Amino acid sequence: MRYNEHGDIMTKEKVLQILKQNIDYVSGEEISGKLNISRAAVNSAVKALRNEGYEIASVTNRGYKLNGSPDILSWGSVCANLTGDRGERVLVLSETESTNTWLKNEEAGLPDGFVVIADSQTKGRGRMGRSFSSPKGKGVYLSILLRPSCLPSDAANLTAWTAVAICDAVEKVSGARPQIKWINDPVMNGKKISGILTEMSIEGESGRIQYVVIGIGVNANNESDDFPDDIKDVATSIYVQTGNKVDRGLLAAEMIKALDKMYDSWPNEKEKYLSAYRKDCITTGKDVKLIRNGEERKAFAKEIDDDFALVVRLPDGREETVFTGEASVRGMYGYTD
Ligand code: BT5
Repeated sequence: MRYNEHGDIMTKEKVLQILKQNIDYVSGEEISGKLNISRAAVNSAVKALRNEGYEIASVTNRGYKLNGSPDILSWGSVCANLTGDRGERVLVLSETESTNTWLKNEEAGLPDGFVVIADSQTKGRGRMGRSFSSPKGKGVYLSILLRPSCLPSDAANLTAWTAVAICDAVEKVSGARPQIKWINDPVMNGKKISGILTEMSIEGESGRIQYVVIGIGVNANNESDDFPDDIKDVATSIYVQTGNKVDRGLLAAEMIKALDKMYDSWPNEKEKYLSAYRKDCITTGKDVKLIRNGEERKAFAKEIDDDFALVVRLPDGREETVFTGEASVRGMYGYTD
C-alpha cells in the first residue's frame, strides 16, 4: 500500500500494533520475525514509542510488554483493533485540512473502502460551506472512500445508513447510544456529538457514480470548554455525556468496522437500517422548523418514510415529504421562535 510504507514510521506503528494485540510479553524475536525486520529495528521502534509516552516493559528472555498508552491516534493504535489485512486500507495523519478533501484529491488508484483518519483538521468541513471544529487530540475525523456501482439517486440514503453505523460504533465503545437528529446528526441529550458529510463525484456521460466520500467527525474526549463559543450550545462529546474518556484508536476502529458492515449490508438489508434509524431518530413526533434556501416553515414531523425522508404535516393540514435540507427540532439547537 503506497501510503503506509513510510519506513521507520510504519515499523514503529506495526510494532505498536503487535504490542497492543498481546496482553502478555512478546519476544523481540517474534516481533522481528513477524515484521521481517532486524532485532535492532525492533529496539529502536520500542525506544521511539517510549519517547512518545508508551510504557513498555522489557525483560530479558521474555521480551516486551505494553503497560500503558498515551491518547495518541496513530496507525498502530487504530489497527491493533482491526483484524486481517484491513489496516492496509487505513492511513492515519496527524493533521490535514480535511479528510474529505484529502480523499477527493487522492482517490485515483485508491481501493474501495480506503479510510483516512486525522488527529486534527485545519479546515474541517460541514455541509453547505459550514465548518466542523476539529481540534487536536480530542476527536476522530475519518473519511471512507466507496465505489458503489449505481446511480446517484440509489446512493442518496448512504448518509442515513452511516448515521446508524456511527451510533453502533459509539455505543460499542461508550455503552451509550446516541440518537439521530434527521438527517445526519448523531446527538446525545439533544446536543451534537458527531457530524456526517457525504460527497459524490458523478461521471458526466453515464451519470453514474465515480466515487462517494463519507466523512464523519466524532467529538470524543472534548471537555465542555474545548468547544468554541459559537458552538458551545450545540456541541457535546462522549466524555461530557458519559464522564468517561474513550480510547480514540478503538473508537476509530469500531467506526471502520461499523462502516464496513453497513456497506456490506447496503442496499439489501434496508429493513434493518431503516428500523434502527426510526428507533434512533428524535425528530419524529416533534414540532420542527424546515429550513431550505434560507426559507423557514413550521411543521410537525410525522414519520420517516421508506426512503429515510421526513414526512411532515404543515399547519394547514397538508402533508409533505422532505428529502434534503434542515429540520431543526423545537427545544433543540438551531430552533428559535
Ligand atoms: C456536519 O455538517 O455536521 C458535517 C460534519 C462532517 C465532519 C467530518 S470530519 C471528517 C470529514 N472531513 C471534513 O472536512 N468533514 C468531515 P452540518 O450538518 O452542516 O453542521 C455543521 C454545523 O455543526 C456548524 O455550523 C456548527 O454549528 C456545528 N459544529 C461545528 N463543529 C462541530 C463539532 N465539532 N461538534 C458539533 N457541532 C459542530
